[in-house]
Order: sequence, then structure tokens, then C-alpha cells
Amino acid sequence: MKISLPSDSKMHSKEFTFGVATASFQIEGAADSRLPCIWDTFCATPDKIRDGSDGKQACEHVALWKDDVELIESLGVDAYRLSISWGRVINQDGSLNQEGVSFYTNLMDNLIARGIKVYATLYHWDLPQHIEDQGGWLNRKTAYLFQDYADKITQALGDRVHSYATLNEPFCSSYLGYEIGIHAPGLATKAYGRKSAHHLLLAHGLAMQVIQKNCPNALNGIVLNFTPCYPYSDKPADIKASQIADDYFNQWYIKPIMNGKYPEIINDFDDGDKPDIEPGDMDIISQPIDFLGINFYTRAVYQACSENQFEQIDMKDAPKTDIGWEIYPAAFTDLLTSLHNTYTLPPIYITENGAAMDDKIVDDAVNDLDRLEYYQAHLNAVNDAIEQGVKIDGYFAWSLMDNFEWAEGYLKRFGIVYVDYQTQKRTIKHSGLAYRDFISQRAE
Ligand code: IFM
Repeated sequence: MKISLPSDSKMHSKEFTFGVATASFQIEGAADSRLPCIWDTFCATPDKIRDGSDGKQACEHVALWKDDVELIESLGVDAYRLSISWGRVINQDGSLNQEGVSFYTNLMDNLIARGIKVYATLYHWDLPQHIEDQGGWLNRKTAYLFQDYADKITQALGDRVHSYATLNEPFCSSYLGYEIGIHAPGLATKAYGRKSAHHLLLAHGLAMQVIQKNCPNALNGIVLNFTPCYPYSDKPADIKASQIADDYFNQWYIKPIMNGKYPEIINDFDDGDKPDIEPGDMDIISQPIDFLGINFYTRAVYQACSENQFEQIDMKDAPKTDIGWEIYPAAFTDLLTSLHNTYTLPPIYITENGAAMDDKIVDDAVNDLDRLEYYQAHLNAVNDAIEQGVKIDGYFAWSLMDNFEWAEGYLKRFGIVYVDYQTQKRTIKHSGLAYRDFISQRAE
């Protein structure tokens, strides 16, 4: 089976960027050559990671990066999205760690020499533990430490980076990490979710100021994840429930950036649950961005519930990926068109999209037709949105290779390349070969 799009699709143009994505903690390993981070601590806490694993070795990318660059090149992609480990490049006293910086400059130089553009995210969840010990994202000072890190690393990397994203998915850092505690640092207090989210968004704005100054020619922005919310029925109460959920999980992160305001539901919160907003914060958060990164995997369905206002329904008979997420590509088009109609957006990049599947390696091959179908359907959905007038300039498959899937450990495989964690052998899956073939047949 092949990937194909209508012959007049704008995604066939070489102007459209195709890439693959990873993140530092999920692939790098080499934990001894960086500062400990909140995910090291979380992994060392009993019962937090389903298979009891950690990120100490992961895909050993710090050792194997040259092979991995060859692998990326062999896929024929235009760009590689990676994240920088804060604790690999900044020492505890705030100075640059030259060894860590060299790791990234060598990697980037090698990618650039092969014509592969670098899309770098500065924060993909691996907060140095010593900063968490001072309150982490609940402490306003962390936003300023992030600005300082962004300032130093963007100067050090120079013009190697084509595009900087400040944060990846602040929803996950704040809600999963501080409000319900299923991600690091594992705190579970309702008010913490909104308070940490505000400091993350402030960090984004403060970092944008220095990145735009240091790298005015790079494409600079933020990556947000969205799980579009649908009502379980046509009943007004269910529709209202899905709207509240949407404000809480999705609009909460984009509206401050695009419109300088939190959604109206903030007015319904108890005072103690509101974020600590200081004068000028919303202006810092809402300064212009050059691009918006969107990560999409699935949708969620809600019904009204008197206790919590909304309650998620498990769509039992719906097709799902191996991580239990419903496969519903129409929600991707709906999301993109609705964001386009709601906000005045900069160009969009799909910075993550992909599926965990129960892969089997047989005779050195992984025949992951289920993942391939997922990609086909979701590329169609992106194409539909473009046809409806949404400006989308790129698409990154999540992920280049199987890796540490956070609280699921190594049990869930999202790669288009299979990783044997015993031998570290990489095998391009059928979906990866199809992605490569699709990319290679684009017009010059
Ligand atoms: O693996 C994660 C990634 O780190 C962030 N976005 C979602 C992916 C799949 O869960």
C-alpha cells in the first residue's frame, strides 16, 4: 500500500515541508552527561511508568546520532524536528555546558550538510530537577530561567536552526504534570494546573522576546496539542459540556497567545484556582509568533455531568490505536478549519501526528498497514483543510523512531522506524518506506 494525495494537492509542492520528529528525553539516553530532570525522578518513583523503565538509555541517540542522521536522510525528509535538553546545555549555575552544546551543534551541522532543515523545540518536558526543587512551573521565576536558557542556547546555536519552538504541548506539562499527576513531576492539585500553565505561557512569551532578537531570520513560535471535543448527543447540556471541555483543554493554551486572554470559563473558577496573572503578563504572552505548531492524534467525546460539568465518554466500538486513542481523522480537518475561523493565525505546521500500533517485526520487516492507513487518512484530512483555505506549510510524522513513551515506557511504539531496544537496531517500517516514497515523488 502507498500513500497518495490528489494530484492537485498543495502538499505535493516542494514548498510544503515534510519531516520527522523526536524529543530529547525520549531518544537521547546518556543521562550521565546531563543534569537530572523531572522525568528521571518520576521514572525512579514506583508505579509511575507502566513497564518500570526510564530514559537512561532510550534509543542511545547521543551515541548513535551519526547513524540516526543517515537514517533521517534515507527517508528523504526536508526537515527534522528535535528538542534540546535544557539540562544537557545549561549547568546548574546557569552557564552553558560546552559539551552538551557541541552535541547539538555537531548534530545540526551534519543535518544541514545533508540539506535537512532543523526545527528545534526548547522545552519538551525535561525540566531540570534542581529547578523543580524550587517549585518548578509553579514558581514564576522558572519562566525567567527559561528565558535565560533560551537566550544563551539560541546565541550558541547561531543560524543552524531554521525554526524554534519555545514549548511543546504546555497542556501536557501543566495539566498532566501538575493537575492530575500522571506525568512528571506527578503533582495532582486542581489549582496547580492553571498556575503552572500561566508560568509556561509566560515563559513562552519571555523566550520569544530573546529568540526574535537573537534569531530574527528563524521561524519562531510554539507547539500546542489539541484534542477536539465533541458532544455525545445533540442535547444542549452535552453541547455545552463539550464546549467547556474545549475551553479547559484546548482554547486555554491558544487564546492567551492569539488574543491575550484566557477563555471566559476563568470567571467561573474559585479565586484559589485562578492563575496568578501580573500586570503586563498577557502582553508578553500574546506577542506575535511566526508559526503555530499543531500536534493532533485523536478527539474526545463529552457528556454533561453535574459534578464536574463535563465527563469524557469512551467510544467503545470506535477504531482505536494501540494506546487506546480513537482514530477519527475528520476531527483533524474540523480542528484546523475551526482554529482558522476563530483566530488570526500565522502559518501552521503540523508538528506531530502519528499512531502507536502493536508492531511485530518478522524477517527484519514491520508490516504496519494499520499505521500506514492512519497516515493516509490524516494526510487527507490536512489536505482537506488546506483546500478549505487553511494555511498549512508543513507536516512532521511522530515519530522518527520508537522511543520512550512517557508513562507508557517502551510499551507503545509510535515510530515509522522500529527500534530493537536490546540491540539498538533500527528497521524502517512499511509506513516509513511509504512515507519516504510519497515524499520522493513530489514535484521539484
Ligand atoms: O510521545 C508524545 C510526544 O512526546 C508529545 N506528543 C504526543 C506524543 C505521543 O503521545
